[in-house]
Amino acid sequence: MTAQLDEKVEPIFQEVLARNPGETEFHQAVREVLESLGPVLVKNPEFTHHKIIERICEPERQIIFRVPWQDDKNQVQINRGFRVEFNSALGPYKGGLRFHPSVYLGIIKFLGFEQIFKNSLTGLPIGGGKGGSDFDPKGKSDDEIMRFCQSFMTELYRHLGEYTDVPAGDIGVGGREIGYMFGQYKRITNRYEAGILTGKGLDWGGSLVRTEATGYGAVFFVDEMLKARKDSFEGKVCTVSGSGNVAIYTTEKINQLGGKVVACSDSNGYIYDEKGIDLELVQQLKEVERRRIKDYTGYRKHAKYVAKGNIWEVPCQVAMPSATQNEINGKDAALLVKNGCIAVGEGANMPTTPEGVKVFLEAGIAYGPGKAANAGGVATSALEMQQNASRDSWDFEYTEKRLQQIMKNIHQNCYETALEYGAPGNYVVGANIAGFIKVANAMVAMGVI
Ligand code: NDP
Ligand code: 2IT
Repeated sequence: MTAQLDEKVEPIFQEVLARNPGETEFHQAVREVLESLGPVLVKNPEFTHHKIIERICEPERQIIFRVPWQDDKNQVQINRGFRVEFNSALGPYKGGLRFHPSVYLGIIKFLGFEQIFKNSLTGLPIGGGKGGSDFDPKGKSDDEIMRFCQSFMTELYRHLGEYTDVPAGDIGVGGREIGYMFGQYKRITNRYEAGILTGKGLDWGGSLVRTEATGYGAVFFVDEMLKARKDSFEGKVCTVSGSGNVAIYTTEKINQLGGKVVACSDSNGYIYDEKGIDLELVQQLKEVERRRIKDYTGYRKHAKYVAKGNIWEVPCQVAMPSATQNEINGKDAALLVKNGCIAVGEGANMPTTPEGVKVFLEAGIAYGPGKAANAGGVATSALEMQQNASRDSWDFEYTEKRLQQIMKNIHQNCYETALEYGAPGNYVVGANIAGFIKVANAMVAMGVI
């Protein structure tokens, strides 16, 4: 663990541990936020009086359900579905759905908890929630994916609504899955309610730039951190973990800003291409053919594949973890810093362990935590909701400008809040405090609910 907790906050954290046994990722996410909040309670005694932190740590509603489906051999399969509706002080619950075999309640709660503050930072009217399943999409046929998504939505639909709860994608959930879930929602309810899901296809209510938004937004955020240090992406060697939605569009935007991405990965290993990752090839392999990243070397002979390798051993100036939680530990962080890394932008949610965060902060590098750096995805989801509500659709250029401005604002808000609380350059403190205060003020205003 990293910093001490304030004496007012420590008993609240102990209560969270006792009430949520075994949910280690949730404990980690809560602790990381609570470490920043001591000075906020000193300035705002009403938050203590109204038990805001205690209430924020308890989800408003948690739904756990059976998801039965039949595979291609007509065998019945059973998965578990989740939707944690964490906080609706600022708007309807908003957050993605993750399909991955590692999913259990503790993962969904860590993601839902972080989502509250991330969504608050966007400045848009969205509350926090998250959902998903322990279903493993890898190796499944298209028909199996469809049957699973239909069964999942057959329970979830009753909890959704444009003013209630609006899911989107996350690991293992992209345009294909959103399509099957939207179709089932429409069929069950007999209503074409575009606003109940985001990340939809462009022909049926989706927004331009949503596919690119998380990666683009993360790069915009890092660009702002670099500018604050009178630096830029120009000529920077970068590494981007993962090779999914966030990694691909992170790489695209880094290239556009003059940087060079030399490595990316999946859960089996990483590839190193000193000439710069060929993004079109990665897109063909991952987005179109759904293959493994090791196949890259079959087309680019000079590139190297390191099976079970650790991508953080590749020297870089900018690292953008874009795969999953706790993928950078203390040792990885120390190696990155030693090899000359000056900026880290988290496209993934909580990719750095507390020990790793400590290393980055002590080294004084530009470190953008996920809840700030990857907020561009959900922010553009909120722009999709705006377009749905007004039955309008905006062009790419305009939507990307809106995204860029939102990321600039988030950066400035975090930067200034960190300064105000005596932690200049510490975006962890800035993001936690700025995200929290807005939610807390809304909760005070709405009374004990
Ligand atoms: P995808 O499913 O598109 O891609 C995930 C990538 O990460 C794949 O390359 C996958 O490899 C790798 N990965 C996933 N789990 C693990 C694991 N346990 N160990 C190693 N590698 C892993 O997901 P996204 O790109 O959408 O999501 C990536 C991260 O970004 C997640 O942390 C997500 O929460 C976060 N995020 C996503 C947003 C979005 O809009 N999609 C918004 C904000 C944050 P493999 O194929 O081998 O599993
Ligand atoms: O972690 C995230 O912010 C997401 N997966 C996107 C959520 C959303 O509702 O667009």
